[in-house]
Amino acid sequence: MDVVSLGEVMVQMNAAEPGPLRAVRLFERHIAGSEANTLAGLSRLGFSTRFISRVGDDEMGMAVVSELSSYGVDTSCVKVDCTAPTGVYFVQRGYPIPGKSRVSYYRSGSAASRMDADDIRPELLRDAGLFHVSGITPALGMGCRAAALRAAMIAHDEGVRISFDTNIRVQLLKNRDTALEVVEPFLALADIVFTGSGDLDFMFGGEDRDHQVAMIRELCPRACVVVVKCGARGATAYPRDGNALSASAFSVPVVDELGAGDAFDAAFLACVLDGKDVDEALLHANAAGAIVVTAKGDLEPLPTWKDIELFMAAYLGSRETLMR
Ligand code: KDG
Repeated sequence: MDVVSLGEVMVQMNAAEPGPLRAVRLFERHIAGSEANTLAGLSRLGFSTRFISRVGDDEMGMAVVSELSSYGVDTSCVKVDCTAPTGVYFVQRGYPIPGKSRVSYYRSGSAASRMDADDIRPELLRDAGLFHVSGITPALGMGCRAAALRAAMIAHDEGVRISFDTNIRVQLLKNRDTALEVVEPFLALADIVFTGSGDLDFMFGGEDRDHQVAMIRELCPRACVVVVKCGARGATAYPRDGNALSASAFSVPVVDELGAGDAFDAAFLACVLDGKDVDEALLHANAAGAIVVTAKGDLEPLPTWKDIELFMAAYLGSRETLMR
């Protein structure tokens, strides 16, 4: 198995039109969840992937399993929990800030939030090339935190590379102290770290970027690279050995920005697994993120290599070149 991950996939009710949720009458039903989005993205890019989770014994749980499987993700380790439902969230698009999406969760007590360390068997990770997790899963509850940490420890002990995206969700992690408490054990084990400008501001205050990067670097001494995603402003990679590399984003019409960061992670990790350079990885990751914001749903717009190449061929003329 190339990549293994765990987390929660929810039913996503995505507003058919932009505007405040209270005024929206029609929703499109999708399924999504950060780590699963990244796995599906990696599957689209040709890697074998395995997802560990729980869903409710309900229609939506069946939708989660069958839709994720349709992307090629191995869902044989997704348990059905008869005592809790599959989580749901609503997406408000383009309001009050055009181009921005906001989420309302109905996930408290969901089946996935009841995962615990017993969901993680060492053999699920032993054959992996990479273990990926984000700050969302350990923020879902103490059981999920124990499960994610056990998976990361097993990966570490087995010599499996670990990637971690801080992915701070303020609705789950109310303040800086809880955010740091949740992410620190994963940062300590990670070989590849993704974060965002918003996450850095939340964790380390409005300090200048170099200072924020120095702070997070102290927390992830093993990481060969820390990648800072800045949405429409592109991304910068800070390799342990060498200079920072920045790549500007592609300018595209935004329909729904959700899932862009997960698609970015997928393409970046795919390039790392393929042995490509960091600047190549940034370029492809930015392209994958840009493609995903042009359509609703986190999974449906995930690109293949061919899609990324077609997109880059069409856009590179108008795109600022990679800056070093
Ligand atoms: O990255 C997008 C996801 O975060 C979102 O679609 C749902 O996983 C999700 C979450 O917990 O917010």
